[in-house]
Amino acid sequence: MQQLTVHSLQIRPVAVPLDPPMITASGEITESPLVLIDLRTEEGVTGHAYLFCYTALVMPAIANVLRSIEGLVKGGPAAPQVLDRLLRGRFRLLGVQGLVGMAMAGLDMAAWDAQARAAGVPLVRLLGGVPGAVRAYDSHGMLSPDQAAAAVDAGRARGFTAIKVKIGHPSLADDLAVIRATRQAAGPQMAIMVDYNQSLTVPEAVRRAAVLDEEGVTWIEEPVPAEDLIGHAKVAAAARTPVQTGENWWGLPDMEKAVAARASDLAMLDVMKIGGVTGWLKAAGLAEAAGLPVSSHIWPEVSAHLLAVTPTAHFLEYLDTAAPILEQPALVEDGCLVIRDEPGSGVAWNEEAVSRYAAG
Ligand code: SMN
Ligand code: MG
Repeated sequence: MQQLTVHSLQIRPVAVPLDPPMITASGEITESPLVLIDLRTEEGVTGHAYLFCYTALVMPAIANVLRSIEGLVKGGPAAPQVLDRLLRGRFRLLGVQGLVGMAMAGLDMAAWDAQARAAGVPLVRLLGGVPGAVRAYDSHGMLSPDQAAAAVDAGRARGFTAIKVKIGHPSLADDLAVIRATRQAAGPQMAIMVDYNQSLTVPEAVRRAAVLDEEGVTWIEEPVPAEDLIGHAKVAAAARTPVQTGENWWGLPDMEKAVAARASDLAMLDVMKIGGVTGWLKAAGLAEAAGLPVSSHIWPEVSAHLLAVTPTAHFLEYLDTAAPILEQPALVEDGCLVIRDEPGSGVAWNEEAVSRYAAG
C-alpha cells in the first residue's frame, strides 16, 4: 500500500429515496438515511464510503462522531490497520459497537477505497483477487402474493436465479401464501430465501420452520431477535432448512459468540456492522474455519469485492440503498453483480444527487 496521509474528512448526511420502501416484519424503512464519508489525503487521493443508518434519527449523531474522529486521525496514515488500532485504543473504555462502530467501519471503508484508488486498482485486486461476477439474489421486502409473483418476473428478466422475500405476517398461512406464489412464479429452479427480520418468538419460529421445511426455501433468515443466540440455535437445531443470521453481528466478537452457540448455519456479513473491509476479512476467515457459507447484507458494490475474496462466498444481496446518489450504481448482469475493473471500491458520488438529497 502507498503512503497516504489523512488531510480531512468531509461528512455529508443525505436522505435518499428508497423505492419501494423496505417493509419488514419489524418495521418499515421509507428512505435511505446515509452518511457519506470522503477521506481526503494529502497526496490528493480521496476515498469514499457511505453508512446506512437505518433511521434518520441517528444521522446527526453519527455525523458528529465522524467529525470528532477527524481530529484523531488528521495528519496520520490513511492506512486501515493503523486507523483500526488507533481508534480501538481510543474507544476501548466506551466500546466499538453501535454508533462508534459504524463510524469506524465507514472510515475503514473509505481508507481502503483511497488505497485502491491510489494503487489504480479495484479493491478486489488490492485484496488479492480479480474482478468478476458475483452471484446475487434479488432482495425484496414484505410483498403480497401478487407482488411476489411480479417481483419474480422482474428479477428473472434481469437474470436473477434467486430471490428473497420478507415474511413474518400475523399468520403462518399468510407467510405460506407469499412463499407459494413466489414458487409458482419462480418454478423449481429459482432459489427462494425468506427473512423474518427478528419478528418471531422461539416457539413460534420452531413451529413455522417445521412447515417451511416442506417449502424448499434456501434459508430462513433472522427468525428471532438477533441477539438471541440460544434462540437461533434452537431454531437451527429444529429446522431442516438452514438458518441465516449475521447482519446484526457487531464485529468479530459477536460473530465468534454466534459460531460458538451454533446460532446459524450460514453467515450474513454486514460490511458496516462487522467492522468495514478490515472486519470483513477477519470474519471471512472465521467463517471458513467454521464452515459457514458467507452472504452479504446491502452495500452491494463493496460487498462484491469482498465476496470475491471470501473462501466460502455464497450469495450477494442485491438491494441497492445508495443507487440514487452513486456515480455508477451497482452493475447487475445475468443475475450477478459485476465488479468493474476500475480503481476503488465502486463508491463515488453523483454530486448533483447528493446536493438534492442533502439532509443537514
Ligand atoms: C434488511 C433490513 C434492514 C434494511 C435493509 C435490509 C434485511 C435484509 O434484513 O436482509 O435485507
Ligand atoms: Mg435480513
